[in-house]
Amino acid sequence: MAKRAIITGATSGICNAVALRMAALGFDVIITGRREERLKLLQAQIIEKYKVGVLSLCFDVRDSSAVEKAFNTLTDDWKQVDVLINNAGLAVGLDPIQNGVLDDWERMIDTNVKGFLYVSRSVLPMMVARNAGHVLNIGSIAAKEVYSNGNVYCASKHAVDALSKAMRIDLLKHHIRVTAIHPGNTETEFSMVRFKGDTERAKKVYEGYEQLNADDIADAIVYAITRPLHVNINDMVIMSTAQANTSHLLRE
Ligand code: NDP
Ligand code: 8X3
Repeated sequence: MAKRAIITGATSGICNAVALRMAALGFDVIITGRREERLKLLQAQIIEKYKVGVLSLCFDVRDSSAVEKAFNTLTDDWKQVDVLINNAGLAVGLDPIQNGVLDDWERMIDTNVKGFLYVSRSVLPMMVARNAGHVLNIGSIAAKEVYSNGNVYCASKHAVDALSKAMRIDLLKHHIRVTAIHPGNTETEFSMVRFKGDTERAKKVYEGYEQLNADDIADAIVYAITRPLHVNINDMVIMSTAQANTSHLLRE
């Protein structure tokens, strides 16, 4: 029987690349996101190219009932899930904390922390029931460091880091591996979302150096997933060679 993976936030960026790579490895995949048209396109692309099973689930991770319903209605076959990639997330705004926009804060906390928890709460029991599985949580270098004006985004990703460590403890007796992946600047739709559609500002984030792309992170994720069962990659921090940390970037 093929292995199965649930990949949240597959409509663009890092996990769009991950979904394609997982399908290439022969995984049946469940892809999720809010943009239904993109999910359908990706589903068709994967089926045509890799001939694996694909289920697309369109929901907002911030809606706890929608998350619960999406996973509760899976058939027993799909519930035999081997891999969960908790990736759906975003940054909104880049303001000093004293000027923070409450709606931006809520979107980040509701998506990156609460949405992450809702998905985990629905999917982890499926792994526990089988005493097997691998969870990969997409944190960030913002989970390891705090930078100017990054306040709430950094806090939300620090929560992902803490929850990854907590999962590793709670799931230990169920033989479930937990890996946290922490990318540095990676060119995706991330900056367009953070800067609310300001293309010029978003472009500048990636100018003057060779930035990471989604496939670089997908490659690291596939590496973690394909280790032998007795090996768990706990934590990976991945940056472009031009980036030393969140505040030192060599632009030439
Ligand atoms: P993208 O904006 O390209 O992708 C984000 C994905 O998350 C999309 O598929 C989006 O789908 C989904 N998503 C966002 N909000 C929701 C929601 N409320 N409900 C369901 N799905 C949602 O960015 P990346 O690929 O770069 O981001 C992926 C992850 O990587 C995020 O957690 C991000 O914080 C993290 N990260 C990114 C870095 C970067 O530099 N790019 C660096 C470090 C970490 P849709 O809009 O269709 O709902
Ligand atoms: C995305 C990378 O440095 O913008 O998580 O926080 S950063």
